[in-house]
Amino acid sequence: MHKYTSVFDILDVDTAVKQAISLKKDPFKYNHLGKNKTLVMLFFNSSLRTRLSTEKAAQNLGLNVMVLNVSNAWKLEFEDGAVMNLDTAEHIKDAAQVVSQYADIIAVRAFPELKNKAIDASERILNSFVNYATVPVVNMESATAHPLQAFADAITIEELKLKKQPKVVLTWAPHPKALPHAVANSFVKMMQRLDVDFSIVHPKGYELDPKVTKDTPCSFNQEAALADADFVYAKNWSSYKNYGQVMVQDENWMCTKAKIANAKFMHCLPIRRNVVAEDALLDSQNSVVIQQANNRTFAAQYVLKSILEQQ
Ligand code: AN0
Ligand code: CP
Repeated sequence: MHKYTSVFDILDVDTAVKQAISLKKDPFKYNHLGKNKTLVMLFFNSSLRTRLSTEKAAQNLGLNVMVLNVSNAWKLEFEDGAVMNLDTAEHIKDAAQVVSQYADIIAVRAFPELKNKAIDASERILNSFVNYATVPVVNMESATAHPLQAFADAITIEELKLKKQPKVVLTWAPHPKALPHAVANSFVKMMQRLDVDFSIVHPKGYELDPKVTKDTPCSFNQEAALADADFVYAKNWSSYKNYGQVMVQDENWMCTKAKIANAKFMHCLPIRRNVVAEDALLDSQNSVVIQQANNRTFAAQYVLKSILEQQ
């Protein structure tokens, strides 16, 4: 693997999932692979799971890790040929080449601003690192994608499924803030690649990018969609059509123990309790969100291992 910016950088998902599950059983098997090599993690946004699971994965492989929380303090310029006599202090092409000299792999988290669809779609920060860095780049959630999360989700479904082709439903859930489409996008793309009976349900106005959903069935009736589901994956996202807007916050879309019935309940976390899903569900045996978060380590470890093996 030469980079991991999209779920499509995994060529054979079934094999990758099986290998990640093997890494979970024997996490230190390859602990010399990263010797004398360094992972630099750049966070333009905060993180709990991605930060710690990716660092743990790197440590399991013997990699050194350096973390930089960039936040808004680093005023980067993205325009080629810009006359930088205003706010921006450093051009991304310089920054990416400099970081590449300290790193054997660069991992980047850079959320969308949810203001300008075209800028977010261009993946300005992530793609600038891909273009200008001289080492492989890993996506730790970008404007439109969260492929490490989606890979961990695929691992979790493989571990827990009780039938060959489980029914998996992605349901929109309410949230007080406008959230990105990244988690939903990557989950949809991953499910389209697995042997699952997959559908999406959301209120009208919350259609995801049709270039992502393609021919995946989408409906508006949550109760009907969730019937007989084996896995229910809840996530809030803002409107894609009315880009970045919160159209409704209908609390009737909150996931409850009664709605989920016998299904396994999944969420990427962090979760707003009693808004996205009720306590009675999250604290029940149906919820697999903690196992899901643990699998982030082995998803990241498979990705870092695959990149190191190509170097
Ligand atoms: C982010 C999102 O929805 O994309 C990160 C989730 C992993 N969530 C929040 O900002 C609350
Ligand atoms: N699921 C996830 O990516 O969580 P963090 O934002 O805590 O990294």
